[in-house]
Amino acid sequence: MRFFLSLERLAAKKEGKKETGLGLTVKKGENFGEWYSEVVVMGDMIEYYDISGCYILLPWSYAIWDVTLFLLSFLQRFLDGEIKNLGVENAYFPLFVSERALVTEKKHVEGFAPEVAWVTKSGESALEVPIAIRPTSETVMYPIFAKRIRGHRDLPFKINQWCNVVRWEFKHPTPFIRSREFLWQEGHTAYATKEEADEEVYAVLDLYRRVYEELLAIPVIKGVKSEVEKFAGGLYTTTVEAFIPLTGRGIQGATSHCLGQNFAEMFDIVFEDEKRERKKVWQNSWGLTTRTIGVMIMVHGDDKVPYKDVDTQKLFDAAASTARQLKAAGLRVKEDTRDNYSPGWKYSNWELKGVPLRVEIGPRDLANSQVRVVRRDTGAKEDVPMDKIVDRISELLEEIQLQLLEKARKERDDCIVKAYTWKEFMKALDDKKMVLAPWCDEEKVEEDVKARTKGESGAAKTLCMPLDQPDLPEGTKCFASEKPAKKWALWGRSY
Ligand code: 87F
Repeated sequence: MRFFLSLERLAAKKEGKKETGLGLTVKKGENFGEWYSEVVVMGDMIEYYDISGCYILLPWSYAIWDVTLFLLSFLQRFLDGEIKNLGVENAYFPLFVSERALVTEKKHVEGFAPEVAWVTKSGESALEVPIAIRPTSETVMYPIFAKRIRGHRDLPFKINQWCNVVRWEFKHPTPFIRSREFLWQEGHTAYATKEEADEEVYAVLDLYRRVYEELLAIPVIKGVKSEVEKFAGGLYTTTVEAFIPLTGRGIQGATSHCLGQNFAEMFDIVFEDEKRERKKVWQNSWGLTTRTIGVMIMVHGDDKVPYKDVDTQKLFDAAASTARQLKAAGLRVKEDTRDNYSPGWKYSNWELKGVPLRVEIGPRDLANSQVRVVRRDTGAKEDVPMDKIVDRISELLEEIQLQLLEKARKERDDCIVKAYTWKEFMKALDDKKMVLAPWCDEEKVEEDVKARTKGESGAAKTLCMPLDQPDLPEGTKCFASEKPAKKWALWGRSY
């Protein structure tokens, strides 16, 4: 799957659209990669940039990160508020990492080393020591953890930061999904006991589930990563996994790791407990990125770009007063007062951009003191009395959110197949499904499955071991090794 259109072709398409009123040229179900590229560019979400793998997040997509469409449930604001409710404080650490700090974590950075970008010059002179750009901030933050944590009263120590990170990826880049620079929040915490750390790992995981399900209407499966797939620096990794039905691929939505005492050991993060004994702290780290936006487009994007000719109406005063009321109620509203486009053209334009509700006001509406509200998801139209618009529109937005989530959940559930044998497993993978299979939980077997499924569209791997485990009767065998199965694992090809 390639998500690529030449800049020239995209520009031509965009220009063409302006002149002709035409929208997307490919259907989601026909060429998913090209459809995605068209949607993000023609929907005014992304501008391409002259450095490969870097994208400009235009206001239309940045607003999703900043402010989602529902009442006051903004993505950053929602997550930031909930993170603070967990007692975590925001801080900001530098973008640059010294080589010395980076090699402290050598063992765990090794695998990632090719992705680290370095600054080697200032102006024309070579720097005395090259400086890395943070790919993640463990090595930037943990020396400060070591310095500021002294006794048990300094614990728990909980820090979050909203920032950009750079990973010089070599896999094919895709806007939002895999880019060389991206935005995220990274939470880093330290506790006196493993029990407290464990509790937070799952509390954060559930916050991430809520971001996907309650804000973006994307169903996710909470689970634990296998030993092969976990963050090598940690003890265990939990994940929320989403699914893209059209490509049959899983996609990691966000992760919450228990780091155990590995980093405490490397960075000497120790505290004196009540008995004045020196103990290593237990740590967690967790992150959610702008990938969320790409997953939302992939799951909920469609081909809808209707074109309809209607007489132009100039009822800007009524529109302005409607918009004022809705804004005062905390809704995000955009008035389209362009008079050089027909209403039909404007409908297409905003539908392409994914606006969930359109409010139309024509002379007849004005005469009847009503507005016409049109849902994007169902196309349903209804006339709403002007004095009821705030309540009714808030209700409709809630309803749309719930219906989108249910629709995506059903589609996702239809793509999960149970397999007890290798044959059933391969059949399900070929059918672009995710596979729930009894597994012996052995690293060798997972590597073996990867090798046996390696093909053009990538190898299958474990996505997670779902927290919600079906019954596993005594004597059930692993689908791949035929050894006794220990748990159900979710397998699939992934992004
Ligand atoms: C790339 C280059 C260097 C991922 C990397 O998941 C280092 C790394 O450590 C690296 N890519 N990782 C793992 C990140 C772990 C962890 N960090 C905090 C998270 C969530 C937020």
